[in-house]
Amino acid sequence: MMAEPRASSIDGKLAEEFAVPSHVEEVKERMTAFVQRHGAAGGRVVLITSGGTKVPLESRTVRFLDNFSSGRRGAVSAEHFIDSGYAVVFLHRHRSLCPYTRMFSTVNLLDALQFRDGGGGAASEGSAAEEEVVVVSQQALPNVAKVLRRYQEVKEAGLVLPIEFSTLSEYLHLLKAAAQALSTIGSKAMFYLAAAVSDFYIPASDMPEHKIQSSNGPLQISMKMVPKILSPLVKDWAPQAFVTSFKLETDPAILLDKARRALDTYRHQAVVANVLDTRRGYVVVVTPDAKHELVLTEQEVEEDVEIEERIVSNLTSAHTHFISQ
Ligand code: 9Z3
Repeated sequence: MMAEPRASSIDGKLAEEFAVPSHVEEVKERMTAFVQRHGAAGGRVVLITSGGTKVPLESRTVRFLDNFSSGRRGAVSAEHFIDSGYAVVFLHRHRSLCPYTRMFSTVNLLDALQFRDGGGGAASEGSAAEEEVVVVSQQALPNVAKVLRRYQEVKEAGLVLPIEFSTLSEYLHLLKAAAQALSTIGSKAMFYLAAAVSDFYIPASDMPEHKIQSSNGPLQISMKMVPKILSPLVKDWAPQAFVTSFKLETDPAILLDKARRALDTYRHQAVVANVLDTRRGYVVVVTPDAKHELVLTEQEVEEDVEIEERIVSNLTSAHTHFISQ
């Protein structure tokens, strides 16, 4: 078994080696108010992390390391958590997919809009441009009315608090702040850590200030291991919460073993294990005493069934059981 990381030393490292974003206290206050409002009404709150992190190579950053994550898993899951009665703190990478708007992320907006009179849009002489009415083509944006209605209901009820990050440092500090905010509602809090977080970084003290010069020849970089943030989260920051982490591999042969090892090491409640190429249609939810394989059939894929609906249903049931204990 892996040696268990010491939570308090990780906390110290976070303060020393990762620049604290200037807005972290303000965001923490907003998160705390959001959690307490829903907590006071007896509701559950899930913190979803989503998208990839950016790891700078220079302090005045020209270049950085990034990864594949689109944020789709987090965005789709947020919608299903809301449908299951949760309020959502959506900690996501700037410009990654967001709940509801994700359905239209590949549409060219200008191709989906038309002037109501079908004309070319040039304001006729004497008519004010603001009188022109632009309408949406339902063909270009399928289901747009239904999605818009749901989006507005959710917004009006204040069920989602979107918070953005870009860099690894922002992610780590905002996650800590979010964990402390969620800890105020004890076991009614859930963590759903679907973001693809870098395992490697360059500490600020080792980073060149200015753009790395190609005239110096081929580049060799040495990166440090990012501290295992799950450790202080489970032990110190939100010890009563239901915590789900994600395990991603490209080799299916090692996936389940790695998921089990993560559970043994951090002693949290669930790991969602997935393989890069098959992640939209197959995942395994691993808990300390069970393993649930969730699979979409070909027909379900054709019918646009989304596997996140099953993941969320599985985890919300486990959370109910966890709260009752
Ligand atoms: C996941 O495994 C997510 O399911 C994906 C979703 C990132 C694959 P998309 O955003 O993809 O819908 O395109 N997230 C966690 C990935 C990760 O980096 N896990 C680490 C690990 O496996 C740390 S917990 O070691």
